[in-house]
Amino acid sequence: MSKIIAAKTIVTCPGRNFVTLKIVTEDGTYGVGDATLNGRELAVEAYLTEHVIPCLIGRDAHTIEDIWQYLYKGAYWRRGPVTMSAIAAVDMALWDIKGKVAGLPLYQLLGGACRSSVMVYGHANGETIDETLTNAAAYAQQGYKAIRLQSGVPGMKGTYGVSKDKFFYEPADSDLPKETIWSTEKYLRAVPELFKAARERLGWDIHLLHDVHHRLTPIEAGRLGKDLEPYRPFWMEDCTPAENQENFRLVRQHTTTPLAVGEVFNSIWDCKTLIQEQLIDYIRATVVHAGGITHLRKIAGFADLYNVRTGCHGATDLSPISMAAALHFDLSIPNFGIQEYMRHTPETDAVFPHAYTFEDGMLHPGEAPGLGVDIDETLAAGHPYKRAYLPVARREDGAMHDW
Ligand code: EZ4
Ligand code: CO
Repeated sequence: MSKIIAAKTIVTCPGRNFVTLKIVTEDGTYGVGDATLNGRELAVEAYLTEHVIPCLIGRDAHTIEDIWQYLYKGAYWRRGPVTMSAIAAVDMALWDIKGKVAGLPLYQLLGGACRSSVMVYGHANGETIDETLTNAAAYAQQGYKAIRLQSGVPGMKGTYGVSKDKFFYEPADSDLPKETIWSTEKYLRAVPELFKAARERLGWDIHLLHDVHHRLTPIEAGRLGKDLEPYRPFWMEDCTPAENQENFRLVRQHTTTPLAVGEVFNSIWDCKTLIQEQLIDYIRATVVHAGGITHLRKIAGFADLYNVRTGCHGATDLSPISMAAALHFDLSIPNFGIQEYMRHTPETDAVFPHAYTFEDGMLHPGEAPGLGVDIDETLAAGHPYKRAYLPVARREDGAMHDW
């Protein structure tokens, strides 16, 4: 028994907003969990403070599964990004505590390492194909084995995935949502040209990825997948919205380009059909938005039955705590595929000192007990919350499009 005696949330903005849950037990051990939901940070903060923390006090921090079931089944109102991010934060913090008490890094509690380290992909982008590929070549130079390519589309002002700062990509960059213009026709012409040029310049010994960001209909996605086949992309990500999982049947009928989806998923129910019917190759659900390590392990176990591998979301809006949790998870599961890795800024890294390290295109979570990440509360207090939103997208006729 290790009784929970206190818990609190910490909201900080070292360049971008993060919400952290800290749980303390009677013997003075504490654990941290990420509760960041980009653009909706304070909703999760209030959910935790008002509705979850009071229910945690007095419980045994070691009963991770029971507390997960209690928060999920007990709330009556199941699933959704706010609830599942809050549950995830509790789950991460409890695994962190268990690891610290055991004196073992989390991956050891999850069954031990299945691999020596975790292959990650970095983000190269640019206004033009040339600029994108110059940035991609720089990633290859740094040892990256896999690179996501996003390039500006001729005739379209501003494209998602193309950032001002080429080193630290941050899409949530305005006080109220910026409006961007989208043209499917222009986009569908541009991407195959990007990949053709990429293979000519970067060769074939590097994995190339692309994120469609839910912008296409299933039949358009099928066409893009087919057009990209000659360039052997590692995956085509979020090619069409997946609220309707059957959408992917149509995509699958038309292309052998591997498909990845799920960064916005909250639970196994969001990907049950996708996995069971083998409509995807990579599931991108994350620790922070899909109910924590406890639930993500269930998704990965289910996916393994159907030859679906993992490719966890790892953008800058997932804090270093989430990144560490993902790395312990990635190291310990048999069907790991790849891990997204967008570097955090030095300000963020300073607030969240961590044990994970990057070397030669691979990340390793380190050997510190638990997650191996801390939060410097004094530094965090120096960066107050600042509202920030992702942009929105409109078609050329003004109608709203998927972001
Ligand atoms: O737009 O994390 O693959 N990564 C992405 C990200 C998402 C943001 C949303 O919060 O698509 O850049
Ligand atoms: Co994405």
